[in-house]
Parts: sequence; C-alpha cells; structure tokens
Amino acid sequence: GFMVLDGPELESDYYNFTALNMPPLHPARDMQDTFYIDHKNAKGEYDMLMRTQTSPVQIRAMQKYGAPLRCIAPGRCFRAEATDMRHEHTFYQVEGLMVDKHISFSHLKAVLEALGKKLFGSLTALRMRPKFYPFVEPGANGEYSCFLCGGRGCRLCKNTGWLEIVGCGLVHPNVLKASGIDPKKYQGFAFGYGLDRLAML
Ligand code: 2NM
Repeated sequence: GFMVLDGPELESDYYNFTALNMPPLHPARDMQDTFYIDHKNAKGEYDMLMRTQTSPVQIRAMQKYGAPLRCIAPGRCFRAEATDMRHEHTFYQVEGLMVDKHISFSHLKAVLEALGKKLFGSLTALRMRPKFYPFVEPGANGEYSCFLCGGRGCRLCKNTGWLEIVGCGLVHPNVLKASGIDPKKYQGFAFGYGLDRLAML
C-alpha cells in the first residue's frame, strides 16, 4: 500500500536540510559531505545541492498529499565521500514513510520485521538499538540476524550475528510541521535502506 515516488536529485538547501530539522549551522551541511552547486541566492548564499538522502522526496510528498500517507522513495543520492571499497560519492537509498493517527514505534517495528523476512528469509530476526538522526525522535538502527550464519557469527557479520541494515525512527515533530502536518493530530515513522548495500548482501 505504499506509493512509489521520486523527486529531484538537484535540491534546495531547504528541502534537503532545513525541513529535516537541520538548521543552517548543522554540521551535516558541511562542504566536506555535500556537493553544492555553483549558484547563489539573493542573499549570496549557496542554496542548491545534490540531495544527500531521498528524504526531501518525503517532505514534498507530505506537502502535496497531506496525511494519512504511505510512500517509499527510491533514488540516487550524493555525498562528497573519500571513495574506497565501502564508500561511493553516488549511491542509492530507499526510504519509507507512513503518517497516520496514533502511529507508534510498534508499527515501525512490524513493518521492518516484515521487510526483513521478505528480504532475507522467514527466520530473520530484527533488533533495534538507539541511534541519533536529526529528523527523527526517537531514532534507531535496525539490525537483521545474519542470513549467512543464522546468527551464530561469521565473517560477513563480523562475528556479531547481526547485520546493520536500516536507519529509522518516529518522524520529528519539527519535520511534520515543516511539511504542513500537525504533529498533535498525526504521527509518522520513517526508515532508510542503502540499496547498493542490500543488493550486495
Ligand atoms: C533514515 C533514517 C531515519 C527518514 C526520515 C524521513 C522523513 F522525511 F520523513 F522525515 N524520511 N526518511 C529517515 C529516518 C531515513 O535513513 C537512514
């Protein structure tokens, strides 16, 4: 039941950062991480960049369709990474978003569990550990039991039995507000997978 959406790869500073609860001095905006375009606004600031995640598509979707809403946004993202075997300056994400009345962490957990079983097999377990992302509160890292060793520990999972696969959380009230949704009436969960990483696994 999730709409599949896309949006611009060349984004404004507003949709990529400000609307996602990352105000002008937030370190995530650093030139070392973000490809800025050689274009200045009326104030003389660089205001266009290559999107660093697909979340701006979700902001645009909330503004366009309002609540309730279910969507996923697959697409290319760009970061000024020092490239090596694990890092590319151009990579793919797929992000999901669900907004409705009374959305809680248990809805998020159920959807990520269902996704894990579809992706890696019906015996796959999910564990969630706290992680900070500016655009969610609380935020978490979702790990799936290693499909290669069944959780016993191997080279792939670095002997932990778990594979770090998905970032997620409950959408921050500031993000809902920036998207024209009243956080007192509606809540949401969101998650993001690295598509390249999923394909490799
Ligand atoms: C992640 C991790 C946590 C996310 C948040 C949103 C939005 F726009 F709704 F706020 N979309 N995706 C999100 C949250 C993405 O990726 C690692």
